[in-house]
Amino acid sequence: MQLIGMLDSPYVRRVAISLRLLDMPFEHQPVSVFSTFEQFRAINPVVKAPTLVCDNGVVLMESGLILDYLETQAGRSLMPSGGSARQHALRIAGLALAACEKTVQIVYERNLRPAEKQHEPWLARVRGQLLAACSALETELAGVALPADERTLTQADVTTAVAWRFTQMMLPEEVDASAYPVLASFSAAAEQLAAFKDTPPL
Ligand SMILES: N[C@@H](CCC(=O)N[C@@H](CS)C(=O)NCC(=O)O)C(=O)O
Repeated sequence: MQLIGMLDSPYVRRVAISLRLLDMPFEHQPVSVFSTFEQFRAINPVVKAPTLVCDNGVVLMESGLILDYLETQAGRSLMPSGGSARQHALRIAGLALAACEKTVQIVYERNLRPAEKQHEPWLARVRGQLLAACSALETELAGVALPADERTLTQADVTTAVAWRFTQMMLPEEVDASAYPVLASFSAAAEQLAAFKDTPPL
C-alpha cells in the first residue's frame, strides 16, 4: 500500500497518522501536486493528495474515503462506534476539515492567482469561515482531556490537531494562536505523541 502526497497537506498527514494508529504498514511517497505535478499525474491523473495506491493497484482519493477503506481493512475504527460520542466526534472532525479547507482556499487564492486578480471579498468570506470553525472547535474542546495516549485517540482528535498545526504553519497572521488557547494546547499535546512526531508536516 502506498500513500502518495506531501505531509504538509493536512489531508495526507491525517491519513498517514491514522495508518500509524491502525498499525498498518505502508510506503509513503512524498510527491507534490505542484512541484512534481507530472509525477503525481502518472500515479493519479486527477492529481489529488492524498492518493492511496492499494495493494491490488486500485487508486483511491479523498482522505475520508481512504480512511473508510483503511478502517474496513484494519477491522477497527478510529471513530467512536455510536451515540453522543460518535455525534460529537463527527462534529469536531467536520469543523477541523472545514478549517483545513478554508486555509487551503486562502493559500491557493494568494499563491496561485496573480495579485491583480485576487478578490478581497472572497478572501474575507473564507477568512470569516475559517475563524468560525476555529472558534467552534475552541468551544467544543473546552473541558476535554488533552490527548495523552495514542491508543485512545479518535479520528476527530487526529484531524483537529493536524488542522491546527496546518493553519499555524500557513496562516499564523490570520489565525492568532492566543485567541484559541484550548485548541493550541490540544494540538501541542497531540504533537508530542510518537505518531505525530514521526509524521512531521514537511
Ligand atoms: N477533500 C479532500 C481535499 C484534498 C485536497 O484538497 N488536497 C490538496 C492538497 S492539500 C490537493 O490535492 N490539491 C491539488 C488540487 O486540488 O489540484 C480530501 O479530504 O482528501
